[in-house]
Amino acid sequence: MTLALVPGSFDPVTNGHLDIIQRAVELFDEVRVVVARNSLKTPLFTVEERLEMLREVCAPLARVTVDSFEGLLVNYALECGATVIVKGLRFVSDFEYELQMALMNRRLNSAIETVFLPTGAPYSDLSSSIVKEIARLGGSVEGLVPEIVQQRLREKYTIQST
Ligand code: COD
Repeated sequence: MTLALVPGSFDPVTNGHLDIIQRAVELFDEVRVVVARNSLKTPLFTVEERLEMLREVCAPLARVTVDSFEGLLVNYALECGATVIVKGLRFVSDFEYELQMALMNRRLNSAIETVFLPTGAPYSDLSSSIVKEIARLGGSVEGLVPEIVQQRLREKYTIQST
């Protein structure tokens, strides 16, 4: 049985992330989507809020679970028996960063293999940061994120602007 991790900040989960998760399910026996707790980025959503949104959008997907982790991803992989890390690639800049991380993760734990999936064509320009920027400035994020995320973004920015 191969357990694959799909790690990220997911602040918030976008349709680009979801496409990678759905395609990972086709390739591996079990998929676990994992939210990093110790990212240096200042998030808009708390880890618990991000987990809640991920759980809702992943609920229809068989063999997908959602969790969070603290510290090094390779240590979490070792603890739960995962042997694959799945990452999505959009641009050359993604590749440079992700390749460095994949090589370092393999140096830290040689049992871990990173698999890169090219972004789905409709999602190549999509990132959590862009989605937050559009929502913050009052634009529509329909088609870019799942319905629950659209709703949560509306609530966040309504609350923040009052
Ligand atoms: N299409 C395809 N893929 C996409 C898209 C899209 N539109 N949007 C994002 N992705 C991919 C990204 O390329 C990435 O692979 C993944 O989805 C997650 O993206 P984000 O932005 O939510 O998350 P990141 O990039 O901030 O996550 C980085 C991690 C948290 C995974 C990383 O920092 C990590 O593993 N941290 C834990 C500490 C650790 O072990 N560090 C590594 C030491 S070498």
